[in-house]
Amino acid sequence: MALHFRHPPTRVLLYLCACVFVALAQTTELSNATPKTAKRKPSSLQAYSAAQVVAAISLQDFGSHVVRYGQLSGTDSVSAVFVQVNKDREVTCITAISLPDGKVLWQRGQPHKRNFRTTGDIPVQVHDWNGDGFDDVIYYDSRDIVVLSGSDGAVIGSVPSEEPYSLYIYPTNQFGGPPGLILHGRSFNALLAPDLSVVWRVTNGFSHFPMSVDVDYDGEPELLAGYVLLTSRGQTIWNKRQLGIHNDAASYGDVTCDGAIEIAIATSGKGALLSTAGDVLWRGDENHAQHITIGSFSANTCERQIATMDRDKEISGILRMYDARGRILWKSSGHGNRAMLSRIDNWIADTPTSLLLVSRSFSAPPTLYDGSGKLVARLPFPPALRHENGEAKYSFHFAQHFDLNKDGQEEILISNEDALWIYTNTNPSIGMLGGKTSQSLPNPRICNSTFYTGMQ
Ligand SMILES: [Ca+2]
Ligand SMILES: [Ca+2]
Ligand SMILES: [Ca+2]
Ligand SMILES: [Ca+2]
Repeated sequence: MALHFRHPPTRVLLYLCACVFVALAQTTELSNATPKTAKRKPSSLQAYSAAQVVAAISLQDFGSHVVRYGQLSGTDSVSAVFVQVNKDREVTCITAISLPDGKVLWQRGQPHKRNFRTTGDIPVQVHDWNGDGFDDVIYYDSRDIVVLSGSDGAVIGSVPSEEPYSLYIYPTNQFGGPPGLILHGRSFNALLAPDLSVVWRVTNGFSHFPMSVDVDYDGEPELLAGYVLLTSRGQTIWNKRQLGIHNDAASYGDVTCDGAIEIAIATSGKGALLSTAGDVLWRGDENHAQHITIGSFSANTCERQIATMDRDKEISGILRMYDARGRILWKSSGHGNRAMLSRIDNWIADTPTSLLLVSRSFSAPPTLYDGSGKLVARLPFPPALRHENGEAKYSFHFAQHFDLNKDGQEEILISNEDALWIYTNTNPSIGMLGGKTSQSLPNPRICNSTFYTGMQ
């Protein structure tokens, strides 16, 4: 049975009304102070986007920069899990709420508003670890890797562990079905079996988040951990540490439309496109490539394009789009030095091309662009009440997207420490050929959430 949006319960109704009012009010306000991109002619896709707030959920005292999504109560419902941490990155509180009504399902630890902030990944993911049909919460609690039952938050497994920087659900076939768990540390990677025993451990340099990709097409995904490509048994295939400071984000796909996969890496320097053999095909123009994503951003070619987010110190947050050969198709003005990038495929259903979602800009709300850089939508997200020099400022916020109600279109979920906003596109399907795969849960992007979006 499909999940349908319901009227929110009374306790959040006033908050919802206030937020929608603020959102609508800010839409008007923003139109007076919009950056240059908003003055462009409407793109054809803009006509098919009508962002509407479905819910605005108060996070009370349990809000956090760290949020994960999953089906904690079974396959017909979606929940959000907020993870608070202290200044030492120790998890202090985990709160699960149902969506879109915001009801608290369970909570472990003591919530406190001061523990909303983090500046890096936190080792926590949501996945059905014990295979009972309910997603579970897997995290590091400063001593152990712990698995909590998603349905009630009870501990269903734990094992002492060294500290990982992030966790990665690794879809290896070596356990006969269930995935493994990668402990992605600052200087090591380790594979844990479904019983949480260590299968292998290797040392390597720091990177933000690993990525699995089947480079030899045998059905078993290899693991890109930093600049090291590993077999699923932990053996090194190649090491490309000469690419730069570290692997900030990675993405893969058949960019050149020849049936062979390429790998794109943001390197804290110039972006790079590699063959699966590790050959560098081209480098980009970035000063500090932070995010990178391969997508089908043009309907005119079967080749794919590559978008990057550059943390240049002077004009930070520049978006660039490259063709398969590494030629720049366009670049944007700066979105700010904390801006994040994600590819979204199904905001407009049945469109053959992907869109870019730019979020965490301090000077503009989360914004969608098409593959030519034209504005598609600005989400009605209210600025925080923080002003400098009279300008509207946006709080730290984080964007995620998937098909929440299984209708073929993705919803966009934006959270800051105070609230979670859910947006949907109320326009009907564009009806073009070549619609893409639905992004409802479960999906590998959502069960491997990270700040450092690329494959995300
Ligand atoms: Ca489970
Ligand atoms: Ca393989
Ligand atoms: Ca290719
Ligand atoms: Ca939907």
